[in-house]
Amino acid sequence: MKLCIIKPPLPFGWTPVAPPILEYLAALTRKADPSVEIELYSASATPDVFDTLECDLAGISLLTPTAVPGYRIADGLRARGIKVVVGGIHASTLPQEAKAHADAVVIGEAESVWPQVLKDFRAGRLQPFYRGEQGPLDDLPTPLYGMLQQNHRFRIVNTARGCPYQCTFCTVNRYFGSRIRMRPIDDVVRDVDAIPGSLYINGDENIWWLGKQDRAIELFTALRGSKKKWMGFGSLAPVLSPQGSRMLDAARRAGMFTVWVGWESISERGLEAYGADRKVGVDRERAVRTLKDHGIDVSLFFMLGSRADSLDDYRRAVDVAERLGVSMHPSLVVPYPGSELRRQYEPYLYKDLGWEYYNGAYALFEHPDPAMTPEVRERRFYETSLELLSMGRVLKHMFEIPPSGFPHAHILSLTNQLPIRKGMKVAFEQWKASKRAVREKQAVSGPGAAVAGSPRAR
Ligand code: B12
Ligand code: SF4
Repeated sequence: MKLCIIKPPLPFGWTPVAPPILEYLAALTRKADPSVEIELYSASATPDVFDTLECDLAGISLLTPTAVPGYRIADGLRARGIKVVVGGIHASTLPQEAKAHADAVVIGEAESVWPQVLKDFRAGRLQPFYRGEQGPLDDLPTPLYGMLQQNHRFRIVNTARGCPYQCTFCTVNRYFGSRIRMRPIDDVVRDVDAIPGSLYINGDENIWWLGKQDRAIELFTALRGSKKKWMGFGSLAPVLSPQGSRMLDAARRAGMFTVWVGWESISERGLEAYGADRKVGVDRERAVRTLKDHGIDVSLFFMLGSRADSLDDYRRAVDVAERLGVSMHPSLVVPYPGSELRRQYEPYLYKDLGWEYYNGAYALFEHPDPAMTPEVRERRFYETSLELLSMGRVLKHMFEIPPSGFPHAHILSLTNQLPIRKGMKVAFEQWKASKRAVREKQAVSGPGAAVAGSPRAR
């Protein structure tokens, strides 16, 4: 039996990060049934193989921004008689929608049900839905790192699942549960040792939960032996806790050189509206400076254009980057299905926009400020992104990175930001062209005329 595991193309194309689900689901498969032949496909790198791909069963992982291309791949494979199972956060949130494109849907985490799916497939009795449990994480296999042949530079290691917070824009709490489940530290060290090369990413939603700093220190101390360097996502509140300084020293000595922080909103008002003040609710700027003082570079990720945001927030983002000497990466707000934010924004959603627009570059709902039309929000998003990524700023940032991160933090800051800048410029030009096309069409056919390839004439 041959299984193909597929990650549909990501919204902005190929990334240097190997999609973690591919090599991990491969490991779960090997554990359940070593006789299965496995092939992995990261569709951003191999867009053209799906018309000719041969396998008995395909497993496709779906995030919301990848759902539409994922369904397209699934429909094509099924038309050629290949059975398809889908899973992941989008398929789990909207299982009925996903079922229309698949023979079976795995809702939730795969571990408890994947062996049964494989058995049922072999016996010719796949069930329409399988419901995975949020079980303990003390027996997870090491992903088959290196099995994905495409040239991805980074592998991800996961050390925990679940989140106690409930930021309105996020579904991690609902999907993985509100209790944090930790993996045994020895298992994490084993996985890190198995990663090829000397760099990796900690893919946890948060590497140092508030109240769990002692566990973080224990983990980081154990990871020192690997001699590898890494980056990961971390929240700000634990940084200023009494154990914060000891924890950051342990992280840096364990090889951490950059932390990605969910800054989420430029204004405190926006942060409260997202309910994200619980996780970020400290003196944010002091926390960032503390991270840098401990030799860890900081990248801030934040959202623009929420119904609580103003146009002024776009400009203020640039001030924050300037003041703190960090790189900053905006997206427009996305009300993901299953999130509290989607429930709140339901009356305002632009219902004609499919999931392919849920990639952080489109205005997806009405804004109370009439000046913040979709076009203004989208244009200002591109302009702000490009200003934050201007060559001068990217180069200046080189001198603001803590010297202890040299050379990895410096090289990666350049090699990450320059391609994003290039991609953003191309996307902005395409966006401008689509707006021009709408205007030209409207000039000929009147307002409201739709243009192929353009989302809507708003
Ligand atoms: C690491 C990470 C990344 C990495 C790597 C992503 C990649 N290459 O795949 C990076 C930083 C590149 C990234 C980028 C993005 N990410 Co991201 N990311 C994560 C993060 C923190 C962890 C993912 C991870 O390591 N998973 C480990 C694997 C093993 O777990 P898993 O995929 O969930 O799989 C389990 C189950 O879901 C299930 N399963 C999943 N697929 C399948 C398939 C089958 C067949 C089966 C049976 C089971 C199954 O089984 C697995 C084991 O239980 C998650 C948050 C989270 N906690 O999940 C966000 C998350 C997945 N990201 C998200 C988003 C939106 C993005 C971006 C689109 C953001 C943006 N606007 O740019 C980008 C896309 C990048 C691009 N180039 O287009 C959202 C998705 C929301 C949604 N509803 O779809 C999440 C949930 C974050 C959030 N808080 O909302 N991301
Ligand atoms: S965004 Fe908020 S709710 Fe989502 S994982 Fe991070 S802290 Fe938890």
